[in-house]
Amino acid sequence: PAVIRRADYAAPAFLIDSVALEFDLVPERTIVKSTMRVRRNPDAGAAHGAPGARLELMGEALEFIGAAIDGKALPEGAVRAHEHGLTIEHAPDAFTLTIESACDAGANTTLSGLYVSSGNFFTQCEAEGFRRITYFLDRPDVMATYTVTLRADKAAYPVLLSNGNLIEEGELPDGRHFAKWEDPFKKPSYLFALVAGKLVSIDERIRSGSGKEKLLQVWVEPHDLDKTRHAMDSLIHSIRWDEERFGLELDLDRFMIVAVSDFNMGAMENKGLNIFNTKYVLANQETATDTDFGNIEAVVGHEYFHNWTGNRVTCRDWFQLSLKEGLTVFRDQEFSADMQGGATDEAARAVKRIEDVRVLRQMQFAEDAGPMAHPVRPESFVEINNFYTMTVYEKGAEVVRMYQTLFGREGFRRGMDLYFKRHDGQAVTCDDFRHAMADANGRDLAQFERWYSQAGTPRISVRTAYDAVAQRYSVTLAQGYGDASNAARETQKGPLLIPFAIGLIGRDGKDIALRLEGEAEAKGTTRVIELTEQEQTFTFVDVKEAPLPSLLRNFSAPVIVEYDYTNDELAFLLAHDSDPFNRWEAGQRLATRELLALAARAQAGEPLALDDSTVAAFSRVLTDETLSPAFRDLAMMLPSESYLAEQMAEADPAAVHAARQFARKRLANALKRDWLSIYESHATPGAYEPSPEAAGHRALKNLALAYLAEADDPADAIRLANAQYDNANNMTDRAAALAALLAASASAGTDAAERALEDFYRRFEQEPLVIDKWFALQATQRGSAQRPVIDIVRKLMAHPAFTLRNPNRARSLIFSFCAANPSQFHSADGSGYAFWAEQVVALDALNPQVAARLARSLELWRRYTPALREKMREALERVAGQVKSRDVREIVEKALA
Ligand code: B3K
Ligand code: ZN
Repeated sequence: PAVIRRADYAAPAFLIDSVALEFDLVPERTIVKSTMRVRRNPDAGAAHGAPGARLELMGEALEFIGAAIDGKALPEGAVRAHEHGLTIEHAPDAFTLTIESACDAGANTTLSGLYVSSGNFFTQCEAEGFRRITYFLDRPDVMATYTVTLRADKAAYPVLLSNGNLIEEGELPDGRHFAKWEDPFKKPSYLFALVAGKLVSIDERIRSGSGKEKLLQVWVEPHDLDKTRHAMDSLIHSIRWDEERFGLELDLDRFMIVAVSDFNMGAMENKGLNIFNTKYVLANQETATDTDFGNIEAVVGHEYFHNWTGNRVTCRDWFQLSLKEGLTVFRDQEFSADMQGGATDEAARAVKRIEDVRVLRQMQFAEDAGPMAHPVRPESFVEINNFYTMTVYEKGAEVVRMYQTLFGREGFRRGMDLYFKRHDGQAVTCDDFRHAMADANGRDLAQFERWYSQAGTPRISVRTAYDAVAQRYSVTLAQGYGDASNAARETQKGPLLIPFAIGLIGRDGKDIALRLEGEAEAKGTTRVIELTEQEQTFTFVDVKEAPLPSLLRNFSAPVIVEYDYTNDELAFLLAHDSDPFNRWEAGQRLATRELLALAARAQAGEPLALDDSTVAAFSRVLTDETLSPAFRDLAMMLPSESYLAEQMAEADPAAVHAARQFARKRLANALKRDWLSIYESHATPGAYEPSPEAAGHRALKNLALAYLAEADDPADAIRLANAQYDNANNMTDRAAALAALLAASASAGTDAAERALEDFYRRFEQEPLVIDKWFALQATQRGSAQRPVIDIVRKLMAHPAFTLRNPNRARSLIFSFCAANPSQFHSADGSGYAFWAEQVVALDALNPQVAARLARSLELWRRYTPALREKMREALERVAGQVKSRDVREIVEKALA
């Protein structure tokens, strides 16, 4: 397959300044007429500049009808339609190009381009979907203004939406009508959108910071109108937040969000017309969990923030994707933290930080260790849709966060201001962003570029030495990459600039004021030291006693820190560290160490045991009333099975599962009284409240219930869970009760969950997003030798509510099993892999993007025990021999290479 390389970037030979699109919307054959102002690009390289050059437009799955230049129809020979687009010979220097084509939205199962969902029309153009709608220079450095006319049957499609402002609408003969939209801002084609169908909206009018009136709308199918309030509130909060934090105002008179149930990812930031997966819009207390509410706020924020970071300033080419994605994820993370804790409540903000780092370490570190490892700014790809990855998004966000860690919030803001001043209205690169940060802060950030060009997770090993006589404490940091994957190693050239936040803790558990050698006096208790060399020593003076180091506070860089803490030291940090992130981190390190030791014993068939002192350390956090419930919930959550497996020399999911289950049982039994009293004291009787505090209480209470379900005698848990299930006035509690019943029935070998499972289905039959939860809960349940989950999953595949065509539904059952139930998926008989192969092949024929995501669940196959490895390889080879799409081929071929 053709590899596209960053080094081969060339400016386009032609530019398109404006485009007028006319759509006659009919599901089986939509006619699109496009009228473009085209001119030769004065800045294109010489190769393209020759007079009489060809114009190559991209097009895919289109039926070509005709083309004209300056009103004159092009004769045969002057224009040629082919598999990849349209070639026009002898294009003049500047001209009006008119093209007519047709596409079949009704048959489009890829959900890229123009498609039909529940009888309504939607589009998805990023990254390269616009070429499935009309022939175009479908690349982000071609920016045009758009005028869009939509025509359709009025009864079937009463609502007609596109980007920007509505400038005209009216009736047409034969029961048809039209609407004309104009977007005053130049944009790349990937930000184009249209929506047509039977939809309703909630509307709000607000005034933006400078006093202009704005119309905000959330569009949904009529039966979902009662689930739009939270999305609207999240949008209003996002608008306010971007004004306050970054001085960025909404630039259109109107901003719309539309929900669609068939969608490949979370949402899309089309200019003025964001299109969202229903999962990230629809919520009320009966149907959505606290996590759903939080995710909706984050995604609404993310897409809104793209209006500046992505739309006003966009990417020159797709290798620069993290320019907009990393930056926008960072902005949505900060937004969510501010919404939870305000700008200053560090303990509350830390909850969000911990959740984000958990995801990064679990998913991005794994990606960086496998065959798909790539730099934040990739060097090459086969299919760009495969590069909307944890590395581009989440590691990219960490890279942006490091500028803020280095320069402070004000310095970061100065960099952002300069970035917009220089680049508003342009398509630029990651280097342009870095230069703005550097210039605004008077710093040379040449070395920092390596964060964009080197793949793999850096490891920092730490050595410390205390000189009691001189009262000096030295910290030596050495950076490297350990044994990285081949894909990563190729990119690694030299040491990184790493902002490393550190604190020192005294025997009393308090922070020590920090004075580095050479400084006149001590200042502060957390310092960001800058590691720039392969190895460097930093010496603190006036250190009166041997301190305990608190390393990489608030996770100041996306790295792995290696330091040999004793278990007692970790317990001490867990009890005392003033940095809430590191307090949590100490517990995770302690748990990881114990769990890996247990896994090794399980592999060797030795009896399992967990120290009383470890149990005691966790019990102290659990019962520490000075800590917020949300924090305690996170602190008591053991590292996931997939993260633990990733830490083993050879991943053994069965051993990890045995170890983690043993530890959960031990904590359940040993702390049973605590769990019961926590369950009682954090119950939130009375009216449901969606606040972060109330959510924290629910989280801790439901964690208690989950642990109680693991106890040797789960009778208490079953009683409490049944009552909670019946009396719940919100989805968080109801789903948690159902999960606890599933867990209790697995440990007790009963069918305690049957009644609730049936009730849940009947109760929510009309709510697809809730039925997704019903599938997911069953796919991720524990299972046993007598009742393997693969049997349950296969049975559910035949359920009338299951369909492969809806990505949310496919994810809820298939992805949940293949990616979120490791011990069952990696069952020794290979039955999970056979199932995976069948589903990847089936999905490949319908929706390559979704299939490619599923394909990735075997990419780390080389890291597993030999028996599993062999079976995984067979499954991968089977898939490689059958799939057709470029998307899936790239994944399986890289995995097998
Ligand atoms: N920019 C879109 C992602 C498009 C994915 C295309 N395969 C959503 C987002 O990141 O905001
Ligand atoms: Zn994004």
